[in-house]
Amino acid sequence: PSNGNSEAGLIKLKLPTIKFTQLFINGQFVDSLSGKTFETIDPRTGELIARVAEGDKEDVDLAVKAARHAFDDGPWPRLSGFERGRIMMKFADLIDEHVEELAALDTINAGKLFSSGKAVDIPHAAHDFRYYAGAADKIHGEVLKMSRELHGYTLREPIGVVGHIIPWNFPSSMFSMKVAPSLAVGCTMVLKPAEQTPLSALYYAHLAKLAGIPDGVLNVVTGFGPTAGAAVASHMDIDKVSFTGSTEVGRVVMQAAATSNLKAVSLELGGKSPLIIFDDADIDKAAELAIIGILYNKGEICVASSRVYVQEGIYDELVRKLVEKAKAWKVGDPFDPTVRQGPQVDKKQFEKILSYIEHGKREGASLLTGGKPSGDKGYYIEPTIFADVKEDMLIAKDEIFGPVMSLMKFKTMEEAIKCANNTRYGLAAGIVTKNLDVANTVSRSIRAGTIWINCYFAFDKDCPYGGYKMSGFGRDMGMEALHKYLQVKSIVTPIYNSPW
Ligand code: TXE
Repeated sequence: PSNGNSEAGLIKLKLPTIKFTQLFINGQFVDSLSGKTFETIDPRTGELIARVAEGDKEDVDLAVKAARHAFDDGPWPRLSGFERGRIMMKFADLIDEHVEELAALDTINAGKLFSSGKAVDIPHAAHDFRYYAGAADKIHGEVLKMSRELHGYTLREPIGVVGHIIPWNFPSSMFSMKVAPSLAVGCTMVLKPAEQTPLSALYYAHLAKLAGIPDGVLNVVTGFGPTAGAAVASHMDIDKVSFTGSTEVGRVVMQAAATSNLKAVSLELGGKSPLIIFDDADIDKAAELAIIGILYNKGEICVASSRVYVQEGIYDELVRKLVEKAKAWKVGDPFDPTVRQGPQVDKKQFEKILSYIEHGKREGASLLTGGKPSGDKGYYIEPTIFADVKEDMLIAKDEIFGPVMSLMKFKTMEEAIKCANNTRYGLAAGIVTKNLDVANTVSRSIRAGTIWINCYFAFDKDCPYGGYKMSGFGRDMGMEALHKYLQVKSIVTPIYNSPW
């Protein structure tokens, strides 16, 4: 591994200065009311980056008050969609202008590759704001046919104050994916970033203010899940909570919504996505998809192809190629442009992944490569491949959220479909085949929100994204995401004074 390698000089140059560490409430950076702070850690070294304000219930209360006022009395929901869009375009331009700082913040805070932050995550965040800016003036209801002498139509109105609770694996993409559509429709909001990665969200808040987003519209409360997060989920004055994170906490958030004010809920939760590779596949391409599918973002991606099903005819050859590729996959400092995999986000995730690897070994799966920490500091883990994995092993069932692939062999398409669906999750699936009939049959038979055929991670702004089964409900991305933050009002009036 190249962590702490000879490129250290170059790496140091790119380290960002930490400008924002306070809560962002009503357009101002402020300390938490308790004055408490918490440490935010660099997973490359396990060392402290900065201390960040620790928001709790009373800070969430203040943020909700600001958001409520901005919604009930402020200009944002009352501006024309066009005007909201214009401000969001400015926000997007500012994100582009600060691409290096934002990418570097996500690198030191989450261990993400600087090169892909700069080329993908941050430009895509700007793109999200432009995409939904373009939609802001095209949101409308419809005129209804009505079965009697009545004139009826619907309005699509913003749902109100939104609570966004987001995870740490894509701090920038999660921010833009949630904030952009809710801003476009005219909502105001309180966002709680993950405690592991508070830094870029605060930077985005600063840029939002520069762009002209009015005070109180976007509030960011940094802090922990069971305190600040729970306060968002159970707040009586939040109209909707949009959560991305673990299935376990998704359940808690839904319970809190149910026992408080019955706020609307959408959940994007864990996954255990299958990639099914058929005998007729181009083996090199299939191997590349499978490797990227599990190692991209160090496996910390909810649609990672963590279960790879390979048809028996090409199994041995494919496995050989996978092992070769995994061994050549460079792990090290995420600022180094030649590195493909940085450190896991924190010590807890690092230990969780290693304990799943131990479990896999104990359960009798064959460890083909990897299986250990990489380097002597930071939270790096070797790309790991298990073969002979059985459906009932823990490593085949649980979301590991790390660079750990489980390989399984199958004979028939029917068997592959059955195995692929044998999970409580349903976020995504991949199919590699040249046979159109097989691709069509399998894609319609798998219960998952996204199916990639002969590709993987082929995200697009236009594609709604979300889960079936215990991967949650509600869709981010695409025009579909707007509906999470809208509600429909029916308006009816008699025609010609007719009786109703
Ligand atoms: O998630 P949490 P963790 C999965 C992945 C990972 C596991 C645990 O398998 O290994 O979850 O990660 C906030 N009320 N995913 O523990 O706790 C928390 O502060 C309200 C998949 O980090 O679910 C953070 O902002 N909020 C996933 C957010 O929830 C609470 C991405 C997510 O953290 C809360 C991340 C509470 N009681 C992890 N407790 C994906 N779907 O992409 C915590 N939070």
